[in-house]
Amino acid sequence: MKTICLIAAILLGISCSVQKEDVVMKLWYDQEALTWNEALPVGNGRLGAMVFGGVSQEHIQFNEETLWTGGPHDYAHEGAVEYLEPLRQLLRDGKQDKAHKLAMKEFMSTPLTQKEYQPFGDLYLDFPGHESYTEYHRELDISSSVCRTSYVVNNVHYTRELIASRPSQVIAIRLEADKPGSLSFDLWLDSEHEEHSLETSSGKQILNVAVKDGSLKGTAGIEVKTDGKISSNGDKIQISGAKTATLLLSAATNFVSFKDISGDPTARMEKDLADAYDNSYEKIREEHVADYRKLFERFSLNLGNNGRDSIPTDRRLLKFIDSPDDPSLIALYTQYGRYLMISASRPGTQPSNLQGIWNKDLKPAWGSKYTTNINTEMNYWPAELTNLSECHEPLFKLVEECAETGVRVAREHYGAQGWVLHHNTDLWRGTAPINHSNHGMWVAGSGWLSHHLWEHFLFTRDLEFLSERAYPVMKGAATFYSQYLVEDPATGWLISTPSNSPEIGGLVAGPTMDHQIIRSLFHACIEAASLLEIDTEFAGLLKEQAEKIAPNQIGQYGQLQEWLQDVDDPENKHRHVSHLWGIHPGADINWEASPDLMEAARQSLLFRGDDGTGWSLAWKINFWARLLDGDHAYELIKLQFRPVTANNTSYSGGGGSFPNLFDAHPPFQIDGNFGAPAGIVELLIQSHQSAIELLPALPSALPAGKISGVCARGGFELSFSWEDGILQEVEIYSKAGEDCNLRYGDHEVAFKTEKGKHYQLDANLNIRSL
Ligand code: FUC
Repeated sequence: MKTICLIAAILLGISCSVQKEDVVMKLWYDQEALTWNEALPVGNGRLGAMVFGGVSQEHIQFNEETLWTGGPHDYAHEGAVEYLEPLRQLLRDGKQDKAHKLAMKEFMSTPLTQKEYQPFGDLYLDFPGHESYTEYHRELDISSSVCRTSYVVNNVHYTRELIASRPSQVIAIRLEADKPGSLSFDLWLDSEHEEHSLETSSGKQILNVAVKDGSLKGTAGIEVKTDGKISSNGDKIQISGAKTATLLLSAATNFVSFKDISGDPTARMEKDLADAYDNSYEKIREEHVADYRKLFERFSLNLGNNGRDSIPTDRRLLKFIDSPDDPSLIALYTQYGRYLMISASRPGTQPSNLQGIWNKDLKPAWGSKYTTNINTEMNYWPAELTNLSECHEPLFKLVEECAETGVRVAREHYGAQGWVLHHNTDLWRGTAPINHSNHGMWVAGSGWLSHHLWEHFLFTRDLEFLSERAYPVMKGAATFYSQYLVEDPATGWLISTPSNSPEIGGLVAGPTMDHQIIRSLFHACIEAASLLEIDTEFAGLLKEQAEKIAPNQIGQYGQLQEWLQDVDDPENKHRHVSHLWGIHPGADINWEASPDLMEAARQSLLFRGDDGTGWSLAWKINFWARLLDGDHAYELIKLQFRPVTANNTSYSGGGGSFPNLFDAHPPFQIDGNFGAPAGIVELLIQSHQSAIELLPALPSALPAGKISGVCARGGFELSFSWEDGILQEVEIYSKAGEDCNLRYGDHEVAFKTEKGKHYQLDANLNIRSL
C-alpha cells in the first residue's frame, strides 16, 4: 500500500558514512601489453599516457590534449541561407536525392570536414639484460590513480610506478631496484609526426613536434633524477648503476584558445618541468593521490564479490561472457568510468573527445573529435550522477564556445538569431554541418548540449550557474530553433527541416529526435525563465511553439515512430536509436506521464535488437533501465563485457571491451566507458520523474549491494544498501534544501529538507530516528 507521509525537516546529525568497498579497485595483468588496447591509461586532464609495462623495453605513448590539426577557423558557409527554402521544398516534393546534392554543393561546412586530434610522442626505456624475467605483474590502481609494473631479473626485484599528476602538471615515473647499483637503462623520446626533432643533454631531452596539416606545435621535455650515473649517447640518455631513478615528463603546445594560438609551448613546458624538479617524487605522488582521491572517493559501489579479483583482468573478461556471475567486475567497470573521467576532464581542460585524451594515430577514427549526435554527450552521462560534477565543466566551456561560433552558422545557414551546432565539433569549435548532408546536416547538437547545462542545474540547484551560464546558452539555442521551426503543410505541426534522424534515412523533414530535443529545451527554458523571474514574453512564445511541435507518434507496429511518417522498418538493426532520446537522456517520455509511449519505445527497442557497437550497447543499458527491465539491461551489460581482441580495429558492428577495459566500438571509442556506468547506476536509482526512485530496475543477478555518494536531481546525495533484492536503509544528504520525494516500490515519502542536513530512513521509507 502506498504510504505518503509529509514530514517536517529534521536534522538528524547522521553522517553519510562511505563504507570501504569489498572490491579490489585494480585492473591487473600477468603479461606485458603487446598492443595499445592492452596498455593502461593514465591522465591528469591535460596530459594522457598509455603504459605498456614492457620488461626489456618499456613504451609510454603520450598525448597533450590541445595538439590537433588545423588552426583557428570559421566553418560557416557564407550565403548558404539562400538554399534553405529550396532544400525544404525539395524535401516537401519527396526529392531527397536532389536535396542531398544541393546541400552538398551549397550548404555544408567550409571546409567539408573538421580537424583531428593528434598523438604527441612516445617515451621508450630500454633495459639491456632484462629479456628473461619472473614474477611479472602490472596493474592500474584506480583507487589512487597509480600504474605499476614489477618483475624479477637475476634475483633483483624491479618496480616502476607511473602517475599523471594534475597538481604538478607532469607525468612522473619512479623506477626502483631492491639492490643498489642494479638499475641501468637507456631512455629517449620519439614521435610519429613527420616534423619532429630532439635535443639531448645529460639528464634531459626535449622533443619538438609540428603537426603536418595545421599551425600547432608542441614541445615535450623529460628530465631524470637518479642516484646512478647519467650520460648520453646520441639521442639516448643512459642511466647506469642506480638504485632509483625518477623521470619527469611534461608537454605543451602553442594553443591558448580556439581563437588564439600565440602560446609559448617551451616556456610552459619548462616551467612545469622545473617546478616538478624542485619537488621529491614522494611529494608529487602524495599531492597527486590526494587530488585524485578528493573526487574518486565521493562515490562507492559494492555489488558483492565472488573472488574473481584474483584473475588477471583480461582473463576475467573472457570468463564473464560464459559465467557472468562477477558483480565486482561491474562495480570495477563503473568506477573505471569515473577514473577515466577524472583523468581526462578537469576544470580548465578540454572535454573528453571520442578517445578521451588517449590517441595513438595521426589519422584517428572519426578524427578523435567531438561527435555530438550521441558520443560527446554520452561521455558526460555519469558526471552528475556519480558525484563528479566539476568534471562536467570542460563540456560547459565547449558549449559556451560553440554558442559563440554557432551564431554565425545560425545566421549564414538559416538566417536565424541564436546559435546552432550540428553533428560534430573540434578544437576550433566548428558548428556547421560537416561530412555529408545525409548525416551531417542534423541541427539538434546545440539543443542536446544545452541539456547538459540544464541537467547540471537540476542536480545542483545552483541558481547562479543557471543564471550566469546555463540560461544564456539555452536561450541562444532556443532562439535559433524558435526561428528555424516551420509549419508542416500536411499536419500543421511545427517541424525541424531539413535535418536527419542521426545517420539513418538521410535528409528529411521532421525527425522525431529533433522534436524531442527542441521541445525539452523549450520546456527547460520556460522553467528557467520562471525560476529566474525573467523573459516572460520569450517564455510565452516558447510555450506556444512547444505545444505545436510535432508530437511523438505510435506507428503501425506499435513502435515509437522515428519520423513524421510511419515508415520505420522493424527489421532495421541500426546502432542509433535516436528517437528514444525522449526516454533517455531526455525524460519527457516516462511511466508517469506517457506509459503508452514507453510501451512504444520498448517495441522500437525490441525491433532494433540488443547488439550494437560499444556506445550503442551502453545506451541500451540506459534505455532498459528507464523501461524498468533490469534483467534485460543485464543482458546488455554482458554484451558490453564481450571480450574484443586487442588488435581488432575493424568497425564490425559488434562492440564490447578490450583487455584494458577500453570500450570497443570497435575501434576504441571512450563513450561506452561512460555510458555503461551511467546505465548501471540508473538500474539502482533514477530521479527524472516526480520522485527519486530507489532500486527501480534491480537485475536479479545483483541481489545485494551498497551504493554511496550517488547524486539525484534536487541536489541530493544518497547512500543505500539492499539484500535479497530488498532495500535495507537509506541516507540522504540535502545539498540545496529542496523538498525530497522518495519512492521505493509501493512506498513513497515526501519531506522538506534543510540545506546541509543528513536524513536517515528505513526500508519502508520511514524517517528512522527523530
Ligand atoms: C557516429 C556513430 C559512429 C561513431 C561516430 C564517432 O557517427 O554513428 O558509430 O560513433 O559517431
